[in-house]
Amino acid sequence: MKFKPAIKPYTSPAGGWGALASTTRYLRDSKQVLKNIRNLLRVNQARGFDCPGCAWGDDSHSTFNFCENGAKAVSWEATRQAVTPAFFAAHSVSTLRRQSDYFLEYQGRLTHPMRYDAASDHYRPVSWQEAFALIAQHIARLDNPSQLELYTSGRASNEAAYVYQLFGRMLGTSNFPDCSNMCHEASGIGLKQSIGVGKGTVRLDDFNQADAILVFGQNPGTNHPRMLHSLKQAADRGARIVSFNTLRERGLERFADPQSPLQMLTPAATPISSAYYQPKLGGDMAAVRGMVKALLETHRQQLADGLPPLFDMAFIEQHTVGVTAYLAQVDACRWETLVTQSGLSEAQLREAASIYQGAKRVICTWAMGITQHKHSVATVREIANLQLLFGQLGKPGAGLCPVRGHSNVQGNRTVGIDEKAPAALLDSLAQRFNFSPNRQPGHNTVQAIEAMLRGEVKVLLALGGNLAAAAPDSERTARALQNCALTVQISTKLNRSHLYVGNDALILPTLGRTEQDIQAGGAQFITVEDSFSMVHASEGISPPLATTQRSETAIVCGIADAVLGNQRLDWQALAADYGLIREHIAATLPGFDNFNQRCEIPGGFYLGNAAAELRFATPSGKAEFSAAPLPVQRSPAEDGAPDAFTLQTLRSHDQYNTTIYGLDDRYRGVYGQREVLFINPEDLAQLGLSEGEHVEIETRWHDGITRRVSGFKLVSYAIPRGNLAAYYPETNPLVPLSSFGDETGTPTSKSVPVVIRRCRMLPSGTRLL
Ligand SMILES: Nc1nc2c(c(=O)[nH]1)N[C@H]1C(S)=C(S)[C@@H](COP(=O)(O)OP(=O)(O)OC[C@H]3O[C@@H](n4cnc5c(=O)[nH]c(N)nc54)[C@H](O)[C@@H]3O)O[C@H]1N2
Ligand SMILES: Nc1nc2c(c(=O)[nH]1)N[C@H]1C(S)=C(S)[C@@H](COP(=O)(O)OP(=O)(O)OC[C@H]3O[C@@H](n4cnc5c(=O)[nH]c(N)nc54)[C@H](O)[C@@H]3O)O[C@H]1N2
Ligand SMILES: [Mo]
Repeated sequence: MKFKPAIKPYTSPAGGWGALASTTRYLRDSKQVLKNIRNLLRVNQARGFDCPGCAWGDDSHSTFNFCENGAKAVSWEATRQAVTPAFFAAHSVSTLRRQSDYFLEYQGRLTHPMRYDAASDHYRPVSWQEAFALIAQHIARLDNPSQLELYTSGRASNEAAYVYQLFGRMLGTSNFPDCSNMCHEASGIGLKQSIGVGKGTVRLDDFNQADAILVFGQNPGTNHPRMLHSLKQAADRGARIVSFNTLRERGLERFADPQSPLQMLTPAATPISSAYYQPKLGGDMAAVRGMVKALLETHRQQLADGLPPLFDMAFIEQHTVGVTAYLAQVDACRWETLVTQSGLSEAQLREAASIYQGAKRVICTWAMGITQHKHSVATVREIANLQLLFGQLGKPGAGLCPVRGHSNVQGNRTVGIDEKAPAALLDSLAQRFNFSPNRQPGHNTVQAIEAMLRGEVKVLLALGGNLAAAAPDSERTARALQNCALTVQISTKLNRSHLYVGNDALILPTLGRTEQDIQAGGAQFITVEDSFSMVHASEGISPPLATTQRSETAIVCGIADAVLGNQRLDWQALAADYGLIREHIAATLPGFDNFNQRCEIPGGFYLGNAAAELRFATPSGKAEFSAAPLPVQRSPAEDGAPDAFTLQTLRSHDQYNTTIYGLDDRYRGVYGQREVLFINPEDLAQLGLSEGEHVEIETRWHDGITRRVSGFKLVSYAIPRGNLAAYYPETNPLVPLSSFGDETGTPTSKSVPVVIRRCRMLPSGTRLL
């Protein structure tokens, strides 16, 4: 593709012809147009594959269940371009390191197992058997099993993830860092504390019944486009949609459904949000508390006037604990503080409160704008507090809805990818497989990288993902990977993690969701779980690009067989028939009874959610209000940096995490470039800078390490003063490894303290296209 840099404000609704034109372009570019159209017709259908895009649920009444960005994900995977042994012979690892992330993935699908040869600095082909033997040799040399890390990215199937964690636990490690540690960890931890289950309580159909939907820190137009259909339908029938987002996001403003002929032929775009608030980065906890303060005032006034209470007193009494301490905290927060911290006026907070008050059934959704801060657990719990005051649990059209990222990240956790696994899971594994799992908590992603930096980790296995580019503090993360004796990446496409190699390194090429998976036991399907706890089957339909590729499940079983042998478990039999793995899952995990039979149900089956049925697995047995104080936020001036900004790192419209599909961010008006920095026009003027100038961005952190990126073009944008935004992964060098969320260990990717300075445009040395 060719890219011409431009900044052109986008004036159309989200979706619409722009989405259709873009879908067509990506299909054409995959050079597999017919195959991919056939692919798209099978996305998220009863017989077909689960979209490898996001974790939004499937609407069983729709003929099409894909979106523009799902189409990109599918056609990106199903490309005919291949990264063969000849490619690796032609490019050394150090030359590839100088290429952009876009260039690397654009080369196509990995086809052969490859082993790094340090002497020549090239990857060379190896047989699968040699690759498995090499892993076994390295693992046999470990002094203890905690020198092993097993990273997982959330695309892995339930079957692959289950055998992967079982293999690791049988070896004696509990080091299961995963992408979720960098993502929705705060949702899991916060919800577990508040309502006893770390998952959302709503189901897709609840969106059809809500009177109000509050969307916090989330950009569905780009990251969960199918959610726009639910929001649009809700808006069409008069539900109020209230957005809290530091940026003006087009998808939250107006949407034309590209799958509705009427909307495509008339200019009838649906306005989405009836109210749009732009809190400061990290200001949502104060914003929600401000709403509660206003609601509490009304509640007291109603009681004083002899009117019925505003809060759901019966629900609070019967199902919750801690309301008094919480309301005392609310009383203790002054409006002045709430306004300063949230960045919203008292009038705005009161307005939001009155919309909330006017709705009987309310859903709150959220994503990374809430979970990637220091006080994310407290913020998630504050949202839960609000919902508990009004009894917004256990009834249709209401509840709590963290919108997950990777298509099976929720399922991975369910089937045991968990560095702090619940005792119940370990007990049932111990019983069924007759071994004693390690009960010490293992490493999360940040702890794993720190352990690698200290030289404590010898072997890193990665089931998908791109740790080198996705993790914070890029330079240190790269060094961490290079510190290992062996790094193994099970991947579909070439990425940066293949280029920061340990002494030994392997690339193991795997099949994707869209591809047929034929094993000794015949054609196999896998299962996944969406954000609404629906588990369903997914079966690829295209023939694989190369016979040398293997499925993730087969690769994991191959490794386990080479390392552990088949005395305790016949791994090869599991690889031959995934139904056997599902039998183990059914026997060891709650909610999976008759798993194999229930995979036949079109649309899948619901795992259930106790909190949605008002059963709370908390220490008190009730939903628990959290009385956390607001975060202590020092002003930049107090920290001796009056010129400091807070930077959020986020996704453009043309990327899937570290996979860069193209260089446009259509809805934000950015074309042909990614190294841009969104800034408030008044901040620009105050700094004496103008739009289009280039700056360097430097982190202010207390560890004496210089973290800087340069050559970022300033773009004037509707963003609160003092806040900045730029794309990840380019800005990951700025995120300190030691800056993470309380209790979560999640890098604070949405609140990086930085300063900016004018710089000359640098030749794009390391980011050639
Ligand atoms: N096409 C596509 N789909 C994806 C992904 C992708 O990269 N591409 N990634 C997948 C994954 S793994 C995930 S986790 C999800 C991510 O989905 P999102 O959470 O939507 O992803 P981000 O781009 O990080 O966007 C964060 C949004 O929150 C806002 N925000 C940031 N900080 C704050 C804050 O402090 N307060 C408020 N109120 N708003 C804030 C930002 O302005 C932005 O709109 O998407 C999934 N789906
Ligand atoms: N600064 C900053 N950093 C962030 C974030 C942020 O908002 N800001 N977001 C964080 C979040 S929410 C997440 S989830 C992480 C994402 O972290 P990861 O999940 O580690 O990263 P991805 O970019 O999704 O991984 C892409 C790679 O996965 C491989 N792949 C794709 N499909 C498959 C498959 O089917 N099987 C296998 N085995 N491999 C496959 C391909 O080789 C591809 O190169 O990044 C986090 N990092
Ligand atoms: Mo994520």
